[in-house]
Amino acid sequence: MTASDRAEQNLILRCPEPLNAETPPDKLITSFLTPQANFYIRSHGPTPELADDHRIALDGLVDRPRSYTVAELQTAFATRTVTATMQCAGNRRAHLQDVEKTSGDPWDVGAIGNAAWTGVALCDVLAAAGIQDGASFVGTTGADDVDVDGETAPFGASISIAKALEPDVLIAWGMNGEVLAPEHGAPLRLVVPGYAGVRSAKWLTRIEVRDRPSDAPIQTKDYKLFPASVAKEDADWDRGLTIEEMPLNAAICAPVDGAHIGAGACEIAGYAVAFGRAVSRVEVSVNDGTDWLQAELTSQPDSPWSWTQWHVTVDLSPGLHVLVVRAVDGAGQMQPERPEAIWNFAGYLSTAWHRITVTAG
Ligand SMILES: Nc1nc2c(c(=O)[nH]1)N[C@H]1C(S)=C(S)[C@@H](COP(=O)(O)O)O[C@H]1N2
Ligand SMILES: [Mo]
Repeated sequence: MTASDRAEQNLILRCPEPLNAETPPDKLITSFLTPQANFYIRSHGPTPELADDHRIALDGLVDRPRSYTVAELQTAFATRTVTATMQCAGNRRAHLQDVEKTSGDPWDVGAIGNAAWTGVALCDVLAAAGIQDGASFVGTTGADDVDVDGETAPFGASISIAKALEPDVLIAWGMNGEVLAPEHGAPLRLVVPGYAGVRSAKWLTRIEVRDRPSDAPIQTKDYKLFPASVAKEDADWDRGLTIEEMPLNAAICAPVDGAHIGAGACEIAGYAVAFGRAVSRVEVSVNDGTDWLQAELTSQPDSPWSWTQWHVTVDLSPGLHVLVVRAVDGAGQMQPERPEAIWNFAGYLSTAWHRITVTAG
């Protein structure tokens, strides 16, 4: 089966080429870990088919540049598994597009998933290479050529050296006990817990220790956050916020928007994410935000990078209902109420209270 066949069978296709597909909402809440076959796919170019003995280079500001295959990484370093939610910076973009058009695919709530990633700690590999003075960033390159506004270049992104040295940042070959599928970055990808998915390069070919961020167009002219007053044509890319840490978010996964459901007892369920902070509270309203109920939370305390799933049973009278969810994080911060307040031309970081309409009866 090809990656496209798998995506068509298990996911909601947003774009066939490059392959972009999201997890159907019901599959986001059936298990704490999202099976690889149900995990969203966000690719900027064609899926490269790389051999199992493909090598990644480690170079730049290091004393001992070298290259590794998966097998060599497995022999040289301790294997580490980290459970973390990965989310595209464009998740829930459709809800910003309801306000006004943005660029990008209209992701609903499913450009997100939670997985147990297995690989080696990037910091162990960097330590073996010997980081030199002046090292401030770690740049990564993928085997795919991607088009950013007419400029085609290999996928490239970077993270700060401080983030790269966190032991939970992995060079990963596995996901939920399985070898990575081609569409998720086989044989080796980066996994940067807590950061937007774009910092987790798939199909790694090179890791370069640098004195400045990656010069690749994905890093310099994409995944930047601007205020609503800035149009894409006028964007001064150096002034945009480089999207790294992801903000608090929550979504309703069941029922789905527009559903017709039986009146009476109804279970509402979904996810919330605070990335590195706890989700302290999730509130649900069945009357468009006038009254709020507290949802039951299911989180795993030993898994600080993972989402929290939640559910609450409500009594719905016959008729139309606007269901709303909002979360509060461990610092007491809440999501913004309205998408209008956070609209931006690229449709990133769509975190307003998630509202859906259902008919009971
Ligand atoms: N080489 C490469 N890495 C990539 C991408 C890509 O297009 N090419 N997309 C990024 C983005 S924007 C996201 S959200 C995640 C998605 O990972 P997934 O497809 O395994 O869910 O991969 C990131 N890494
Ligand atoms: Mo993304």
